Amino acid sequence: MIRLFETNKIRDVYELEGDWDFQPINEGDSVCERYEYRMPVPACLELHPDFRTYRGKAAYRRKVDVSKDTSIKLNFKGVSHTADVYWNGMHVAHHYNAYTPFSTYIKDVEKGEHELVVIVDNTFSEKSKLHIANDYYTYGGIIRPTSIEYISDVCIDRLSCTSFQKDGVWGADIKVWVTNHHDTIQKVEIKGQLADTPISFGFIEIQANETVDVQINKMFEQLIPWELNNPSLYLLTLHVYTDHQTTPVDDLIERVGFRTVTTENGRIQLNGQDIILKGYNRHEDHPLVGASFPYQLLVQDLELLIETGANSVRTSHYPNDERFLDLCDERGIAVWEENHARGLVLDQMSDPLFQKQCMDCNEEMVQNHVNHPSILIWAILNECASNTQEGKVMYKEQLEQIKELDSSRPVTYATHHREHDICFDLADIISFNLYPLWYTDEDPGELVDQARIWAEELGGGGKPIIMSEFGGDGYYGLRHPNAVRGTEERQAIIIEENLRAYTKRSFISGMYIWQFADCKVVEDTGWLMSRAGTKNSKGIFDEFRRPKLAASVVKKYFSE
Ligand code: ADA
Repeated sequence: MIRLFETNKIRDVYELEGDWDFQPINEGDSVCERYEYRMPVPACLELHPDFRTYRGKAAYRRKVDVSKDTSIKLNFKGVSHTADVYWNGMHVAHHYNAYTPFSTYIKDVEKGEHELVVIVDNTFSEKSKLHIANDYYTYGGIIRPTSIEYISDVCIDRLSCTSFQKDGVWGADIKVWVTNHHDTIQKVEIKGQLADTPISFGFIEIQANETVDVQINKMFEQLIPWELNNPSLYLLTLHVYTDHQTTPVDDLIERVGFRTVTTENGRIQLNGQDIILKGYNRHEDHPLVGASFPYQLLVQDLELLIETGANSVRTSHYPNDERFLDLCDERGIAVWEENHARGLVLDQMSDPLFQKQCMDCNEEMVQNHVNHPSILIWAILNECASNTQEGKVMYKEQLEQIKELDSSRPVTYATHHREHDICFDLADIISFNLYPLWYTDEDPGELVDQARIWAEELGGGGKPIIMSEFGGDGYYGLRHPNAVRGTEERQAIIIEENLRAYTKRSFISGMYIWQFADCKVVEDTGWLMSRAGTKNSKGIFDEFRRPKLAASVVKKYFSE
């Protein structure tokens, strides 16, 4: 399953799931002659007993039966962390970053059997600035769904739909990108419907091998907006016609919601009403499947989150599987989605490749996920160098890039630099990662009052404040009447003290507990990452989603 709704009725879409041939290969190799293994797709390769801790390159291969002469598009929702794609031996795509999708178009494919090879690489090397040894695990393999589409030579690449309200009536800015892969100019008509209302972009001419974008702006009567407790969704269907034909050559269906997100008077508003985001930081990680979640486990995570009264989730620290975002759209859960960069210091950010890889990630995140009404906030660069002038240049460039791609959502970044942060003026929301009662002995209430003063004095005055991380370790099953560090009791106390402080302060617009469930971390990377059991144990649930004592505390405060 790629999405939770049908994205095409004209275009044929087939998932390339199942067992593929698999073989680890050497660093310098780009071809593989002999395949000894089979590996499921999608899945993390660590699932296989021979590759539990594999870090390196590997080849995946399968035959693809194309049932007619056609052009095709290959879609990869997530390959960890670097992919090189070969179609009948021809290199057709290169992509870096496990957590953003990519696709490639191949023209004039003949009916019959073809060979698809994907070389994956999860090595930590100079070429990888975002996937590094870190306080979460970089798995390997084709970890998210993959598909092939039979596609017309005039086709829709993507569309974006941004809602707004004017004089009490809902409207949408709809933009569509269409490519003409023919060698001749094409006259194209694009029309469709949104919420059962016809929409038309009229006729356009597209030069040979060019992409154009067209935009309309339309008001819709009698729409029900997307709300947290009433998440109304509508299908937006577009058809493309060529040469005045009556049958469309291509289509794309998106699912959208009508809502606005604003930040005024130091608060966050959804559809004009102040909201308080209460939720978790969540890593996409599970001991049974690694980072490659089947639908059932995505649902389970979301239901647990809802059960404890949460209304929001932060996708720490990378863009999530789109099916999870679809679920958040459906269940009315607000999402803070962020790019992929955790805890990188200036030295690590200084290589120009770092900024490029971040900006590629930002672009792919926003372009692919812009239509999810559940995403209320875009964020970048968790705990990076927002305390330095050189870092600030990069924060500025990235936040401006995101605003340019989508100006309808507020932007933020989570900082631990306290009074040394110098980037508050760049963000719409000020977000603090502070760990009172865990990494420090500070009182959470006094600390957050102090954080508010830092925000005001350092360029963030009048902006909403989110406590983006707080929490402490609690080893599942470790109990002690004295509530010593690491016990479930101590963790429950830490969570209670933090939540009590934040829920009673009206200037706090959001709180995200670190973290939803325990997650695996990379082994042997220094004292901080040498976490007992090679896991970050600050989950309110353990890695198998068993609730710790703190879960009932969370429920008490989040449900109030
Ligand atoms: C940081 C970081 C998290 C996690 C956490 C912790 O704030 O953003 O990824 O590492 O600390 O558990 O210490």
